[in-house]
Amino acid sequence: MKSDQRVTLYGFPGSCSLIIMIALEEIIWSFDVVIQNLIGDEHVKQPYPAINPEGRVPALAVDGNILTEIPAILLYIAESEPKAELLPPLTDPMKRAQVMSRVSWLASSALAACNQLAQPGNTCVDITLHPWVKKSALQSIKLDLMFVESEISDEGYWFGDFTIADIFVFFIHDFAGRCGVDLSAMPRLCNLAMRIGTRPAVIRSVDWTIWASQTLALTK
Ligand SMILES: N[C@@H](CCC(=O)N[C@@H](CS)C(=O)NCC(=O)O)C(=O)O
Repeated sequence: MKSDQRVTLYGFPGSCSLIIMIALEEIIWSFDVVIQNLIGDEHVKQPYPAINPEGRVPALAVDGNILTEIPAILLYIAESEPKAELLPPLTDPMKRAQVMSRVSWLASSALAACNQLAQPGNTCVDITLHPWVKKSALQSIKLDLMFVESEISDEGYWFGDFTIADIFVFFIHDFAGRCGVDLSAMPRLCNLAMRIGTRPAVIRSVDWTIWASQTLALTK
């Protein structure tokens, strides 16, 4: 990190901006957090749409340059500090692409389902259908996590060494647990999430989430 670099994370405690916070903590960058209160619809009111016209968190600003979409932000963070080894090295392009494949898949499948669960109105204007949207989203998250369970082992991380794919799946696992997805048939995934949860960068990020949720009393 350049000493005069200014990094700002736009996020919301409990949301997927946690993924980016953990990645920033892993590479030990200092950054400011600007909270967009999703409950108060702050993310769809100016000035935030000028930062992310999609009205979604997270967004990352680095010296005035804005990045949105989690896979792109994670790639930027991992490539900015290669010594942190959040991706396999450039000398192993296949494994590197395999990690990115899982990151892209989690973003387009499981994270999209988390969003449907939290904001069913984004998918369907007819509120009478929202229970169905939520049920289908829960099922989709569970199927995705079952697939992850089939790919991981009892030790180490998803791809052996720790990568951005682990950070992503840590969030999805946590979100699924909070939404009542039955994770009992996924012991390897639960153990992986526990191992990830002991990393100092993860502990700092989770502690911030708890502090922000309690201190700021985020309500409408
Ligand atoms: N495709 C986006 C999805 C991000 C996303 O789903 N963000 C959620 C929070 S976890 C959000 O901002 N929801 C507010 C809304 O949809 O109104 C990305 O990869 O960054």
